[in-house]
Amino acid sequence: MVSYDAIIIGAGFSGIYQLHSLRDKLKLNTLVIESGKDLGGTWYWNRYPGARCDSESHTYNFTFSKEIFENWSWPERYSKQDIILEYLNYVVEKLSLKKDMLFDNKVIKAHFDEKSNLWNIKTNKDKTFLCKYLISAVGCLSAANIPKINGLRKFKGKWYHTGKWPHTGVDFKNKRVAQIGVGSTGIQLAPEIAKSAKKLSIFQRSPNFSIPARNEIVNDKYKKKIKDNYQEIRDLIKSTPTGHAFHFSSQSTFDVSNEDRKKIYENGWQKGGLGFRGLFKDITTNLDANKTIVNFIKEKVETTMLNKHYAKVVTDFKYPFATRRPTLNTDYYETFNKDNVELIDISKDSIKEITETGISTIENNYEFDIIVFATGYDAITGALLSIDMVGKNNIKLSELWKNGPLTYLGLQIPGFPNFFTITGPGSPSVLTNVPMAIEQHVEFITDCISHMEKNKYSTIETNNDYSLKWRGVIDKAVEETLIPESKSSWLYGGNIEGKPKVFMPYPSGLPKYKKICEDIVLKNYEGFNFDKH
Ligand code: NA7
Repeated sequence: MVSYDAIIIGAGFSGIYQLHSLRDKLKLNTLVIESGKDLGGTWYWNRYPGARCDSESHTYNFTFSKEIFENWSWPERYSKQDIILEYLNYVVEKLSLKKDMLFDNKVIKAHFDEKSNLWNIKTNKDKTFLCKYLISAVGCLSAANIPKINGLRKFKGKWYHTGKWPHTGVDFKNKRVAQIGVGSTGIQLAPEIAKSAKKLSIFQRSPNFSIPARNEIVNDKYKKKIKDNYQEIRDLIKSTPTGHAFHFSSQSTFDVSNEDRKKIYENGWQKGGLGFRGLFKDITTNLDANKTIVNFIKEKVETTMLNKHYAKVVTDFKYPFATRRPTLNTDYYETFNKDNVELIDISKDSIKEITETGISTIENNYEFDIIVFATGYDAITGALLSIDMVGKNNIKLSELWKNGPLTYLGLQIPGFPNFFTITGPGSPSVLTNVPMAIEQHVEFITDCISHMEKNKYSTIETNNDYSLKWRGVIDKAVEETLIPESKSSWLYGGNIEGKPKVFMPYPSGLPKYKKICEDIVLKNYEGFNFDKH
């Protein structure tokens, strides 16, 4: 069995930076194991047409190296999937990381051996490894959710999930296509399918909020400005709660007149992007304030859509704005103005089954050549729980987490010594511009391992008390917002049948979280126990 100091599971943003940190800074013998045939994580798998990042390009990248930042130019305001994948390949090549990555191997088992204090790892290709440190970089939106709808196996056409898109692409020309789901993914995908499909039928269960992205190709002057301002950009995105390059306004919604508020919303709408949610500071804490922005969005959508029935269905919002991750779009609402696009409201007429030739709802039968599931993920915990993970005293992770995930800071799990999670439950990552959370997590883990190596510790472990306290911090913080109005969201595990309904991310922003982590380190890693046995 091959032994390593550290094994990292996953070769996306997290795995790449963690490998560089452990191998090049700490000189540890480190291996990345990745289930895909190549690196990229999310950006390797999500190749559906229209796949694009909602964070602005110059913020959705690593900032740990000035040189890497300055030697790369993003061509558009928001980057397409293939460009992000190209960027990750550029970083990996620059740092010569690929030679320490093992592809096409899914970690299926990770058991902690208390006698040796080592992790035993096994992959689906029957490769086995030992390591002292095990780090999960499996991603928070990576385990595809294919809803359990009766009859899928009978379907004679083709079907796809957006998160496992075929590398050869899909030809929609002259095809009758069903798209199930209107999350960020579905909203990006529909306008692309509609360009060539004979007919696109969009199955919507809950309406989603979507803001214009206002994507554009950026000019050389803009690219230069980004490169010339590395430090300012870095400081900014490390200081805002969401890790994006915009501050939340210090004004409350009702501090301004109705007229001025409308102007502010209009201006934000024209600018486009996620900054729209930061126009007033109380949008996610005051329901009346939230209603003003919901009404503005409704008006905008209603004037864009020609079919007034469709406009009503897509704006029949069931939860307040920004209580789930808001989505960005390019021509999503305009797509419904095309003759080949129809909207099917399955909140009124739900899907009964998939048949040989299509989809049957309670009241109708539809025929399709292709069904696309844009139905999201078993988010935050799904990928980790797909591994047979066993810690001390034979605790199974699935057993420990049966009532919801338990972690300390989203970085360690009680009973799982020397195991760290990047973007795990309890971390703020999914509520932020994710690479900013990843950089913080990787740097914390690297410093912690460095501390262990210097002091010759054999194990680090958190405990139940601190993990339960952290759970309490999250629960209390989320109750102070409007987010609990949307318990059916994946942030609560609400999209997966049988999943415990627990709010999973830390909701109070990245700088506050970072400060908590720093204070804990100053208090000699309060809540973690180091051992030398
Ligand atoms: P999301 O945001 O989870 O959206 C999934 C969509 O699929 C959403 O509209 C769901 O409706 C719908 N859905 C899920 N299951 C079903 C079933 N069984 N029947 C009908 N409709 C269903 O996933 P995305 O991939 O769009 O985005 C995930 C994140 O990735 C996103 O935040 C981006 O930042 C990147 P629902 O709202 O649950 O009624």
